[in-house]
Amino acid sequence: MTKNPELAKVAFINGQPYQIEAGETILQFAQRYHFSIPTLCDDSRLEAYGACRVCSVDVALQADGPQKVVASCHTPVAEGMHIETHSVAIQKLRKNIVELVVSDHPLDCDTCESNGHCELQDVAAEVGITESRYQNAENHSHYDKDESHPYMRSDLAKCINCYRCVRACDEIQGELVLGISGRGFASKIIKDDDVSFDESACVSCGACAHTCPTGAISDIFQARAVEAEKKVRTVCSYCGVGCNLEVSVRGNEILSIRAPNDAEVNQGHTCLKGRYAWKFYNHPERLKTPLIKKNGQFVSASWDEAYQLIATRLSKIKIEHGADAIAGISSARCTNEENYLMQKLLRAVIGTNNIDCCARVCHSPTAYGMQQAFGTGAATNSIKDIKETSFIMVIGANPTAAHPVTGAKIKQQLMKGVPSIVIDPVKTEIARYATYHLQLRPGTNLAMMNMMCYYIIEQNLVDDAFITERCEDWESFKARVMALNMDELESICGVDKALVKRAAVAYASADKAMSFHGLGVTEHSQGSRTVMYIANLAMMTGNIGRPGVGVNPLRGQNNVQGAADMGCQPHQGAGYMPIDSADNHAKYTAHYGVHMPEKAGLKIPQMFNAAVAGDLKAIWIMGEDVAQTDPNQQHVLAALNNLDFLVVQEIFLSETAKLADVVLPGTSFLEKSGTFTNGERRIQAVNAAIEPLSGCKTDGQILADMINHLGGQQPSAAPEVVLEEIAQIVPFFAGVKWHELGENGKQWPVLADGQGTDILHIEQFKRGKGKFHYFDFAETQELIANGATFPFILTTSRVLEHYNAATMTRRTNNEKIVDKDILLINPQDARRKQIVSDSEVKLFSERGEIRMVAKVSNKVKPGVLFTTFHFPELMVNRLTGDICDTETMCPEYKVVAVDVQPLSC
Ligand SMILES: Nc1nc2c(c(=O)[nH]1)N[C@H]1C(S)=C(S)[C@@H](COP(=O)(O)OP(=O)(O)OC[C@H]3O[C@@H](n4cnc5c(=O)[nH]c(N)nc54)[C@H](O)[C@@H]3O)O[C@H]1N2
Ligand SMILES: Nc1nc2c(c(=O)[nH]1)N[C@H]1C(S)=C(S)[C@@H](COP(=O)(O)OP(=O)(O)OC[C@H]3O[C@@H](n4cnc5c(=O)[nH]c(N)nc54)[C@H](O)[C@@H]3O)O[C@H]1N2
Ligand code: SF4
Ligand code: SF4
Ligand SMILES: [Mo]
Repeated sequence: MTKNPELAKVAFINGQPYQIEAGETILQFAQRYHFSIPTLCDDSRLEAYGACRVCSVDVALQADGPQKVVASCHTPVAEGMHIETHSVAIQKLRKNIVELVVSDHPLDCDTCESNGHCELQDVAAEVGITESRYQNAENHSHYDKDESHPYMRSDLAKCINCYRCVRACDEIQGELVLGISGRGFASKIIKDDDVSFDESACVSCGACAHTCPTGAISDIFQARAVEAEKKVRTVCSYCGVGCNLEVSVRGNEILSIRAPNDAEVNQGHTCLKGRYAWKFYNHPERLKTPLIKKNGQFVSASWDEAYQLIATRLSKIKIEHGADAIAGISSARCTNEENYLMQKLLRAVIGTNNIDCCARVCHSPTAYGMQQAFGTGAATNSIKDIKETSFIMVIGANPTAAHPVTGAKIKQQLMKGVPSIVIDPVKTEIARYATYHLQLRPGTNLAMMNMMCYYIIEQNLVDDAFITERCEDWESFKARVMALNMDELESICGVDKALVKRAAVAYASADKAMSFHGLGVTEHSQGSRTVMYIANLAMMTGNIGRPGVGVNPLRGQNNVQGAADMGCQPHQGAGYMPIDSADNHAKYTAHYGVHMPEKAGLKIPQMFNAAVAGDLKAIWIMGEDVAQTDPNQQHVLAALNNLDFLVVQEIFLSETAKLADVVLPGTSFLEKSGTFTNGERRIQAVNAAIEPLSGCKTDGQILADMINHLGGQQPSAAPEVVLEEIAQIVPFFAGVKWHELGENGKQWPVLADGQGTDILHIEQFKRGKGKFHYFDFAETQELIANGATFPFILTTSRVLEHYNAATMTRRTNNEKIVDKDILLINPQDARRKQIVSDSEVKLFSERGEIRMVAKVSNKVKPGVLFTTFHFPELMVNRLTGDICDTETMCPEYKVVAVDVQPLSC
């Protein structure tokens, strides 16, 4: 072979040279150049397995050298290799293998018909088999079918032992539910100890059904995909992971949902919510017409009537009490364009900065804390970095339940031995795999963070060069940390200080350490301060501005990042532009043609206080069920009931909508187009799979209509039009264009040339220097005031199967999997209180009491109780209180002083 440097890195496929890439297999190499090599056991997302041998090719190390048959899926391509993909011998070999597989497959298999797709049949056709010569060899038709699961089926007679399902469960989800029992012909896929789906530890992610080539494991909706007239790519509207979905549609009906394998966010994976929990979309209880309350009863109204009434009432309130007597609460479930229009309606048309969104009760401390430390309140890195990092720290987040696709990725790394710290009072699923689980008392994060900083400094593990070059206020911070008493902090947190020291040393010694945090950090009185400490830890160890490091909040709702980016907060306009800056006002006036209000608006808790006091007269709520999800429910109800006028834009008659004067029927994400921004700042296109259900309007259209009704100007709610406007206002959207988003979106900041950004603060921080902040731990007022009377700490959170107010997940078969909120109590406390599993208990706080079912569990330490807030009949938020984060007013859902009693005595 000529040693021409131009040709140095090539291998040959069927005689022609092609450039190779480092680390790829022959199969990947050939597929990259669009050569078709049939496979059965291969799934490009899984480790090569080499079991079926259908992908065999002839390989010679030089042009006329001796040939060898190899499985292309697990043989690395090498420079100068000569590969024959379809020699006569290879074709014969493939045909024989596939013939054997087919002969072991039931003749009456209905997968091709019902699923419309069977990879085995495709491969058989490709290798030229129409009928098997080995027909009626004994097959596995006696295997039982498993129909125990609400969404999945197994019919193992169709199984061809490629083990893709087992490998998907292990390598993608990390659940290890599926296994193989027996050997050779008798081998069979089993769930756990050979139980049915419903008895197994399966988390219903659907990865096994997604990869199964024959429908031996399938999902119940997939059967109808064969009828699809079109497939629409969109983005899941549950959590902030932002999984891409492919929706099969016929007419105005959704048939099934799968995930595209080429999605950068989720690579074909989802959790059970994205893949299966979509039947709410045409549930009979969907709102289909505007409702106006007359004499305490809702009556159906026309859109014109509803718009007219809203315009009249809001104008009257504005004239009589001023624009600041009106407020809006926007929806992190809705698109960027809709959120932008919502704040535009409030600011530019009504004339008030009283606009907020659920970020207030969620990650507002993250946005604030990270802005203080770095200048930007968003994740510094990307989810793909999880694969590159050498250390993972998870603080106050339960990602396998709340961000399941990211959670599975984190879990995979932990299972592979990447060292990790989990800081959580509860033994979460990832805590079980963590190198260090620091099981602190709820509410003591700041004490824990100070201990970690102390030990890192004490052990000389700080990155001096990074600190000197890129940060400020280090010396004063260091001096205050080193003056702390570790014994005191140890007793506050309730975690052995030697363990904390080992964990801190491990974090600081790692080459690349990545941190993830959630509500266990933010929903506390010291939430923002703890966020600043996570930033401190990253800066003092140089873990910023590179791949595989950084501070990465696991943002909650599908578009909570976007709702805040679009200005749905009372002190910063779209693009986080402070509303008290003259420069910003000049820009606004030029754009909107009106002078925008300058006075900072009310945050959600302040809105409720003002409503109770009678100062706030009207609230417009889009897609947030505050009556169920905001803390201290009685106070929220009192506020809503005291308003003169409440407008709720919803898809269901939520607890909040029930209290409204006017209810406007919006649409679900499946019926609208626009963009969502996920937790890694990725702006992705949401494409309507179907038309709005009859009688409904998209939320964007409703807002555009109302802007026009109230004297503003909004020519269109179409995403391309609104995005163009956003790009002019929001600096980090400058280069965002609807038609250029592509399938995988772009991470902001998107520069004018359309280039996105996957890592922030590479050379310098957005604010210039990264800033260290010091704070002392302070006990929450909730425990100071109520701890003696109510001796347990209740922390509230979520489960995988249900989503927040659960208006959507409760209207799907997810309710067959989980049908109530459960209280977890430690065995020691349970004995003392005479509480047994599955019994009803009374749970009560200073604010109120509820009844629920308890379960005795070691997941919580003595003195700590845990539950969720998904079921409105229980109303967990009757118990939570008014204590908030000192900086942002994010409610302290995570520390509630309560007591518990068995109901039987
Ligand atoms: N299945 C499902 N997924 C969801 C949601 C849902 O309702 N259901 N909701 C979405 C939303 S809106 C959000 S914001 C995210 C939230 O997702 P996460 O941020 O993971 O929030 P939680 O699960 O509420 O709480 C996280 C953890 O904080 C721990 N914790 C409590 N107190 C403390 C403390 O003092 N210190 C520390 N270190 N930890 C503490 C809890 O034990 C819990 O394990 O999930 C999103 N995804
Ligand atoms: N005790 C306790 N309470 C909590 C928390 C906790 O950890 N503990 N977590 C808090 C957190 S982090 C959050 S984010 C909040 C979440 O609280 P919410 O935002 O109230 O919860 P969701 O269920 O997401 O509610 C969204 C509402 O929007 C509606 N909706 C969905 N899609 C659309 C749409 O496209 N258009 C319109 N118009 N409506 C739509 C749904 O029907 C639902 O009623 O809950 C908070 N409450
Ligand atoms: S659905 Fe997911 S967890 Fe359940 S068996 Fe399949 S891959 Fe495993
Ligand atoms: S992980 Fe989140 S975004 Fe992905 S499918 Fe589940 S709920 Fe949807
Ligand atoms: Mo949230």
